[in-house]
Amino acid sequence: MTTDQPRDLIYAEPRESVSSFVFDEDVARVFPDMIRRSVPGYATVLNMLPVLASRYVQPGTHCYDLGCSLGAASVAMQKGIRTPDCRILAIDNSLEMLAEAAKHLNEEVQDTPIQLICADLVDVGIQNTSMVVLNFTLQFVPPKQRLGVLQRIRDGLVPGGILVLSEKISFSDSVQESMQIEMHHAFKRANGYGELEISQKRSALEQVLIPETLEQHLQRLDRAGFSHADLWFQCFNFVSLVARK
Ligand code: GEK
Repeated sequence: MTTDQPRDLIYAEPRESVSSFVFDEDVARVFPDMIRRSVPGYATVLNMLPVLASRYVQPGTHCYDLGCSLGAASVAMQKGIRTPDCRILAIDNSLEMLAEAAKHLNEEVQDTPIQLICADLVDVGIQNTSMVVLNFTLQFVPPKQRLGVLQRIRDGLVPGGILVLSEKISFSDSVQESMQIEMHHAFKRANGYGELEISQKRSALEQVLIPETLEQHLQRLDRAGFSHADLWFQCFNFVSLVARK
């Protein structure tokens, strides 16, 4: 990834009405800055993907990065893979995000190629995989379709394969929910976002990013046929899980 990151000012000016958030060209251009300043622990989660890839990716298998955005998780997996004949399939349904991803990806030939694919992850076939990453993406899939996605991932995993599921979560306890949201907003303020930016972005995401509780995620993983799911990371209302079949 390049270090030259244009600043996210998308919600800096007052808007008469705030429309629903979309992953368009404006978002794609500022995405590295946006996600780094908005998602607590994003860098830590990315930094652990090579560690997980080196441990779990098996020779001759595919790795999937579902909702790949600019491909940061794909590049992280690529760094960690130690086995031959693997391929990373980086999938996103935003052409604008993929066009930007193509600019960011290293053009040098790597042992493990990354293939960018424009598709809805709800429809995409998942086969012969030892590592699937859903890094802050399932939260954008309509809740009714989430179980089907997880079942197809489970069916496509080879024995010993893993799913890394990172999500923004909600809390059933209303006090805990308000405290966690407040801490997330404090994190955004500390990273230079103003009150207007925070509130306009929140409105834009309201019908688009639908968080669920950790218990809902664990129950769904169980229903989808994963035998184990471990919480390995949490920072405020952002978590990451490793699930095995
Ligand atoms: C990272 N994983 O940097 N099918 C395919 N892509 C989708 C779908 C869908 N149904 N819905 C949303 N997306 C990345 C960050 S961002 C998270 C992921 C965020 C895509 C959407 O176009 C966007 O690129 C990505 O999922 C979510 O590790 O912005 O908070």
